[in-house]
Amino acid sequence: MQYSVVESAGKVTVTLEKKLPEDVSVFVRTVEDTAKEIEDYQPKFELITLKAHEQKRDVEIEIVDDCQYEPDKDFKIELLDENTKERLTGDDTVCTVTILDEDRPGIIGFKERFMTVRRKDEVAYVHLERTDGADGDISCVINTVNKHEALGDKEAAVEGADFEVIKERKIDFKHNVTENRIEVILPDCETREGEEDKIVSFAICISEPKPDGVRLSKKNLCFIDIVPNDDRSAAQE
Ligand SMILES: [Ca+2]
Ligand SMILES: [Ca+2]
Repeated sequence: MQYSVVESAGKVTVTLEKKLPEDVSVFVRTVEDTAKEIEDYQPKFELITLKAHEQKRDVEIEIVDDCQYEPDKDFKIELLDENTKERLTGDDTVCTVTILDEDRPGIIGFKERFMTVRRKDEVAYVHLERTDGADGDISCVINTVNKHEALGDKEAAVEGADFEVIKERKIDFKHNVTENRIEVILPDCETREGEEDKIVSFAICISEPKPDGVRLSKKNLCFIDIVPNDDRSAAQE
């Protein structure tokens, strides 16, 4: 026998049926499978007596509602002999309850795929967003990139001189948080001859969305152009 319940329902109700005309007592016991006691449901170990006139009895098991995305999980409910506490024989003395997760951890991406900053801005503020759900704590990793494979025919900005490298930085989104701002430092480069009037570029990429169930949006790469200080067409918000 099989029951399913959504995690947010708070409880699952299973029905005991009595086939004999007299009073019958059984122990009802929950047994862990992939679903665990306390974490996923409140365990039960209880002697239940159905009186001679009763044909059925509903038994409730409390289900724990959390905000983390997780796979669907199972536990079992068994009926035991009231004296020996051994499981009663028969297929109908055990059932499986599947707890269906309904949490949506979301999708991480950049708000904008292209940005322009001026050399003198000193900091580039890059915005990440979490869409399609905000349940639970999630994270991703960001890295700066200035390889030609990523930038195409743009001129590569120089690590350390034009921008400060970000390597494997973990970015956390707490439960219900949908936005995150990254600061990329642009060192002052005025001493570098001939660099100030060129546009140079680098990118930031997102990877390693966690935990399972978190996805990356198509906007997982952000290109940043660093333009000369007197380029009036460029301005950062
Ligand atoms: Ca939930
Ligand atoms: Ca959950």
